[in-house]
Amino acid sequence: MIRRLVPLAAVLALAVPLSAQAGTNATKLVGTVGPGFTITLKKGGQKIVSLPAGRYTITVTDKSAIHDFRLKGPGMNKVITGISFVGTKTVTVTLKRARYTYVCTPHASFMKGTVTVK
Ligand SMILES: [Cu+2]
Repeated sequence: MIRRLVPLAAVLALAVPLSAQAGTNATKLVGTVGPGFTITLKKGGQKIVSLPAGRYTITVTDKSAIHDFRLKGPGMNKVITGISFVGTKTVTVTLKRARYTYVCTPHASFMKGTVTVK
């Protein structure tokens, strides 16, 4: 009996730090807007269509002073880079199961994309 309990205790000791780390790690996403009339949101270089629910770090590079990068969803309406801002900003967000839209506010009719969070 004792010989079986020792390995179990070792597994539990390993499991605690691993789960704590998973809770703080956010998946990296990359957004761009401009310099033309384009807006993108990618993960590993691929356009995002859907994502699992969870925590994400979104780094947005805004290459134009006429566009912004806004993320909208349930309980969220976040301007990550403002219209006049040019440069890079990073935010960490929690995405729930829902549809999210990333959009340039002044050109919302055509500069937009949708992500389904499952
Ligand atoms: Cu725009």
